[in-house]
Amino acid sequence: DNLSADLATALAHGDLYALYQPQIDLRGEQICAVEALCRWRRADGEAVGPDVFIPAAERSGIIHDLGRFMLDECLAMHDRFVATGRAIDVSVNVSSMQLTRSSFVDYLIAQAAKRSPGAPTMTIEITESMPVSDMSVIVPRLEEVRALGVGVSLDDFGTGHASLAQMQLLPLTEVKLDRSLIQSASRKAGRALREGVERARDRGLRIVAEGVETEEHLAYARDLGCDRAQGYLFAAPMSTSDVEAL
Ligand code: G
Ligand code: G
Ligand code: MN
Ligand code: NA
Repeated sequence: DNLSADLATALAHGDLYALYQPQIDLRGEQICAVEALCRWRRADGEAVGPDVFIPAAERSGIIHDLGRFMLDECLAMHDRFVATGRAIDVSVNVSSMQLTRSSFVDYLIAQAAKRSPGAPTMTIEITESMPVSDMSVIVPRLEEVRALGVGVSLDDFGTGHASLAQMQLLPLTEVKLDRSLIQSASRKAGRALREGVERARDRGLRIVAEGVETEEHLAYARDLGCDRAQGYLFAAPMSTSDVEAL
């Protein structure tokens, strides 16, 4: 389709770029990580949202080149953090289509192997809307990735039906509580959320609250026992140079 063709051109012309949103350690109140988020600004200045172009990229297969581009951006950012002695983790969103393609995982493994183990770390964020049929392919690959010190985060946690079941099957280091849960402190949602958080904690997973926009959201995230928080209360996604200035 037209959007996919435009997206391929944009990728080739350098019109896609990464912004980075800080995550705050809720103990030390320090920036401990950044999540890379893909952005597209068309030549005419119009911004297209990732909620539109990521699904288009997945339909057309451009997600493989886009994902490789984002991973390379994150590796470069990670290397700069290491070079300047900053203990800041870098997270990148990876779609399940990428994880079923061996060349992507092989590349990630090769890049992780080139880097010395220890902090800071790279983390890949995967969503829980993963086809069950892909799990037998993806789980062993994620275990290889984990063996090299790369973290695996379950994004949008708590929004799907299969979330607890899938959490048990995947070799995770982290769950990210979806912003809809952090922002709606309804009692019914709260009970299911607490159960999910408890299971994650039992497994020793790091828990990150997303969409923290207000002091109330932050208090809720603390009350739930989250380790880290991300959201507009702290910082919006920002450019590479703004991250470095921070
Ligand atoms: O940045 P924003 O919150 O608008 O992102 C919307 C959605 O697009 C989120 O679900 C986010 O995970 C996804 N997204 C953003 N950047 C990337 C990327 O580089 N790769 C993939 N697969 N998804 C991304
Ligand atoms: O990958 P994930 O689905 O978590 O994507 C995060 C998305 O949420 C990004 O598109 C980012 O721009 C957006 N976002 C980040 N912080 C906030 C926030 O505090 N409130 C809202 N509504 N969205 C946020
Ligand atoms: Mn994410
Ligand atoms: Na999310």
